[in-house]
Amino acid sequence: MSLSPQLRRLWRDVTLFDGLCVRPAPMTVLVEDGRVVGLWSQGEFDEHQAEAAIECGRGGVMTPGLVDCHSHLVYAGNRAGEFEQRLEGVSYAEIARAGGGILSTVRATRAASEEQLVEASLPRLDALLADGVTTLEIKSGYGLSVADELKMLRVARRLGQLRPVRVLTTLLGAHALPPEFAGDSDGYIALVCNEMIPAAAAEGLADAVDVFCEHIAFSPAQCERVFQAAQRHGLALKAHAEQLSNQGASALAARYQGLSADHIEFLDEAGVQAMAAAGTVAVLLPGAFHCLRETQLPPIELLRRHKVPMAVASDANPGTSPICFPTLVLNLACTLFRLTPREALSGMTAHGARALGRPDLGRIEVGSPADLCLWDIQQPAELAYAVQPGRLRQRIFKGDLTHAC
Ligand code: DI6
Ligand code: FE
Repeated sequence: MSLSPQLRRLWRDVTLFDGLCVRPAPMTVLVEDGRVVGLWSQGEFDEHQAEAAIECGRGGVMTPGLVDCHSHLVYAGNRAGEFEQRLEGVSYAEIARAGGGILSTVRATRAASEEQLVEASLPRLDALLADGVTTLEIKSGYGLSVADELKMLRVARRLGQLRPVRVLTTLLGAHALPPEFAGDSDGYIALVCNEMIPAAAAEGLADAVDVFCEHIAFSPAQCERVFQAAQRHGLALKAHAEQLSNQGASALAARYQGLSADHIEFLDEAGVQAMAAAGTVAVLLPGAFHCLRETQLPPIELLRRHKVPMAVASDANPGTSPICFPTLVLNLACTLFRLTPREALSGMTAHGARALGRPDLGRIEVGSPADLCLWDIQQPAELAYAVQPGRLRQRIFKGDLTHAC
């Protein structure tokens, strides 16, 4: 087969983190037609294999492009005022019950046009890209009507067309009860199940469906109805689970073969076992834990013991995690949750990809899609150790160089 020479790219002497492990010796990496086609350690490489390849770099640390598997990136307005209230001692749940919190972002998001939402979201997306993200999940959940949820999902899809990034979308209609359904949460869940999910599925706007199972949001029985509707429409499932209390939502998600249970600070051993048996990924969101000044730690030791894969994500959102800095989130995962730097990095590469049902991403193996980052550091652990923008030397998306310094 003759190959177009400009599509062959070569990196030499990189320290390689492949998504799960750090390779012991410096590696040579060859990319062709958007895929990794060769990985050699020193001595294994034969120069004729570099024929017609563009030399793109030498040295540094190469990782898979970062996979941020949980974000609420699309929204209008901000919640700085609520941040100040919380610092004065008002709790997140109290603010929510008083009609603020998520519902204040719903008001701003409903009032915004698609163009305005794109414009508001692009700087946040660009910040993620500049720190190495190549795959991003974006949830709806600030529309809470059929039209406004679909509007958010269209904006999310549009962001993926405007920038070199893979965007996966998640319908989070069951995020909060909109004011027009006050006192009728079952009525709202019926709207989510009978209209929102079918419309999003029919228009191909959602890759998955999420719920917020919590005392300030929806009950396990209501979330189960949403899962059943999602399954009828062939959509993958995930849950905001056990963030503020133990509702058994992780086990529920596992029972429905959910891709992930996210937050999980209040998860118990039975929930961990259910996740392990179903292959449901634990998504850790240390940014929200940090911003809410939470004290209940997710059960990291139990997750390790039961071999539940742990993903790490930004949860970028205007309320509980206004953080668009993925390597800071790696640092928080280590400092707050005591993950090792390798676990944190796997959490934002290989395991983040699994939480999206895309185990082909977040790895560097022969045959992997060439979504890669080359960092100006000596060893992968530095990504979690130092909080320092500007270390991304190159970002490679589907084999193309998209950021080069
Ligand atoms: N948990 C979260 O951390 C986000 N949603 C959720 O259910 C926060 C959303 C927000 O406060 O705007
Ligand atoms: Fe979230």
